[in-house]
Amino acid sequence: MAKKPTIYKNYINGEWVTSATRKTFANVNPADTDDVLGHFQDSDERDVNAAVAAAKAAFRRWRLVPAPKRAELVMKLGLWLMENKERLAHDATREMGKILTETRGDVQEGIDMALFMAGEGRRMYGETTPSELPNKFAMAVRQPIGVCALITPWNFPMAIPTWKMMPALVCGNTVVIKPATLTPLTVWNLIRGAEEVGFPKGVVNYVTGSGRRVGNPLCEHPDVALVSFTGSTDVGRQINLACAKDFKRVGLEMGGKNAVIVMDDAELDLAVDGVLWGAFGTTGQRCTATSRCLVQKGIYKKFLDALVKRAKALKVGNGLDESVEMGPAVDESQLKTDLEYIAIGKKEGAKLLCGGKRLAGKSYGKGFFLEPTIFADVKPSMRIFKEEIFGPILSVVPFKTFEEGIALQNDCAYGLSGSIYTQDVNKAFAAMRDVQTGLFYVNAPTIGAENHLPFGGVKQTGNGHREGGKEALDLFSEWKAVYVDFSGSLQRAQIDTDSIVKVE
Ligand code: UN1
Repeated sequence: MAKKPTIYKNYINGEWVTSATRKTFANVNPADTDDVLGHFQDSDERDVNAAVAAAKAAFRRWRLVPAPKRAELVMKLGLWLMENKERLAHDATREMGKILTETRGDVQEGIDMALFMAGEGRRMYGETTPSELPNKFAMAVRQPIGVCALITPWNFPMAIPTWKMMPALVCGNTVVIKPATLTPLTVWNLIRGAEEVGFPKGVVNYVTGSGRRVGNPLCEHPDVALVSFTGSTDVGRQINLACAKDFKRVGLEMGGKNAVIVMDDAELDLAVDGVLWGAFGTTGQRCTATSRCLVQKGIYKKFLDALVKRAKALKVGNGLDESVEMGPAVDESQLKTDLEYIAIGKKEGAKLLCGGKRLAGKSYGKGFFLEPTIFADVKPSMRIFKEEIFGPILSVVPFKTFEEGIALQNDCAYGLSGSIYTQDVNKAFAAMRDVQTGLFYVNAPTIGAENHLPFGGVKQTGNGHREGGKEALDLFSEWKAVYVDFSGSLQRAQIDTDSIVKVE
């Protein structure tokens, strides 16, 4: 008899609870749909209300816990992730498909963020500055904001929740996290860790379910002070509009259509390695993925030949097999989108050099596998040049001059990541200055941001906030300017300043 799948619960006010709906949804392995990881609560507004109430009550106490002590728990959670890394990576590969090497990296990002933010608990620097009046002290300090709703994606099921949760908690906020419906187990694991290391009840809450029934009421809830979201530009826009009514603070991390410029003088093998990893790593399912490759005419053919050869040789399959280099699309709907864009690319007249087909048959079992796909001679007017696909599909475009390459890079609605391969330091610096993105790489792929630097994009990728780095604190805290007048008399700023300077 088949083993009964585990039922996972919500975590509200320090208790594991079933949803008011009494309904659940299944979490399925995209490499093998017979592999059901478990059933998760299909929650609704009632569960959201309970979680927000718990977070609101906990905030009263948590904000008064000294930041270094809050940070100590964050550090313990980071160490817990370190101890459990292999198991957590295994679960993440099963639930979203990317290969084990990459899910280990995903958990590692969580560890890095926890340890970095734990350090911030003993910094979280404010400012002191002289007052314009005598016997008066002036400073600016960071204050927590309140209940934060964290809405997280499936492609980095561990890293991105930690990018939001760790700074939020160190700053003294409490959180309600809603993971993507495709990856609730990895976040469940993170919450189990938070429980184990001893976060006080109500500080961390977890509610699973759909965007419509859980995400929307979270964004609309009057006691939620901040929403941090990573996902599609369409959903981000809706969240921004929903939050605008009450002037909620919103951090948005959305789409990308990242390009690599390969100059004639690039080191060929290095550029091929970088583009291959950027385009097909994580099955192209990163916001930072390389989906456009702009190649100078002199190296175009040679580069494409080498790239196509390598792409054809990539081993696609179940990410749990250590020899596999690329996992499946995350679900049927993403695979459908990928195939639709391949059809669009062909119809638009781009040249399909490799891939383009679903991989089916015995060795692929019941999984959503797609061949690594490369289109050449893509034109900037084509949809495959402009629109985010989120799959293993690369559009390659030839260009003549450096200026043309930069113009093509910037011919994009998004602005997350960019890269240039060149041996010319002057070109590298000019590109670094002129490419309109929030992340930029020289002689390295568009993916691979490190956690202690600010992460985020310009244009339609974001709304100006950054995750990662000490800059993440700016989203999760509010500045308060504090003045202490110890003169014992009324001193009027801007008015009593005239008579101060008396040189005897
Ligand atoms: C994402 O795809 O949303 O820079 C995050 C990178 C990773 C994070 C990607 N460190 O590619």
